[in-house]
Amino acid sequence: KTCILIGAPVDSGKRRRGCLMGPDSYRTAGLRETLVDLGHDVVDQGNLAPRPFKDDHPDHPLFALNETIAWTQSLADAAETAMSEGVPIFLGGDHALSAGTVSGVAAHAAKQGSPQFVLWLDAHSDFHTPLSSDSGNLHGTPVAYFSGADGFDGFPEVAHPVLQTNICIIGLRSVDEAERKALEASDIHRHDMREIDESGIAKPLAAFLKRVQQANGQLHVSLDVDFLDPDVAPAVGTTVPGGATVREAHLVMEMLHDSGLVTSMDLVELNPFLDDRGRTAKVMVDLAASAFGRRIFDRRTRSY
Ligand code: DIR
Ligand code: MN
Ligand code: MN
Ligand code: MN
Repeated sequence: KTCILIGAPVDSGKRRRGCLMGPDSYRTAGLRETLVDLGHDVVDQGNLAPRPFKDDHPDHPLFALNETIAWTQSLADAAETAMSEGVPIFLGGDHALSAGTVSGVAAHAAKQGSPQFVLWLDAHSDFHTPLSSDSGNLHGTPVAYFSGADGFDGFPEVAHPVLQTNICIIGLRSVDEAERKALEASDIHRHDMREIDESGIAKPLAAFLKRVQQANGQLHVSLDVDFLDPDVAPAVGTTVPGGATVREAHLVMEMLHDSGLVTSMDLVELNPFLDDRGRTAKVMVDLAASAFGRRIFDRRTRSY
């Protein structure tokens, strides 16, 4: 299958600017060449733009609402279209972009008659709604949006919400009180860093992949830079100490590749303005390489 690189320079999901440079940072770090070296056909579609939108009011409680809605519209369309052409890899851009990408790929899945699954690799759960968010930053809301929560007035209607039980979040260590309550009342599978420390990262991932495989689902992977520990991935506005190691993250990516289940991916929250000689961009490209087949030695492809 062809890898389709789609630049999504979304910078409206929070106040700190810089994620708009993410797509070009991944290109500079050699993402396309890396995937080509692994034997893939790669098409770089360049960067998307949001639909035209009205200026946002600087004192609206939700930051850059119109701009984020406009991005959601264009990304949902692009994602649905790209799914029939290959495996889209969305180069973010902040995490608000996943409102569009996930709702778009889920629309494609619904037309194929297969269920959509989402693996969310993030320090945060991004399960706020516009009503519960205290920051007003919409990058904290995409999981609620694409799973069909209320409160997203003005956003495109989510015609094919992702079932809570088909969502798995790994890496949690910064969950706001409103999100914690909502998560605990939900069927979302959630794994915090304590669980990873106690039982390892492979266990919850293998259990999730088994469910995806048994349901014959499509799998979208959304990788937030802050899933990783800030020591190895400093270029993100919302660093949280105690994150995944490079080794844990590569294990996740290699298991994803071995599963053969991944149908789309987001690389989000990279802020190149905060990077240190491109090292975070390079780590993210290396992780994408593992997700698309880079290996030290092959393992037998695993069946879950
Ligand atoms: C944060 C968003 N919890 C908020 N979190 C981030 O604004 O409510 N997501 N950075 O990955
Ligand atoms: Mn996030
Ligand atoms: Mn995060
Ligand atoms: Mn918050």
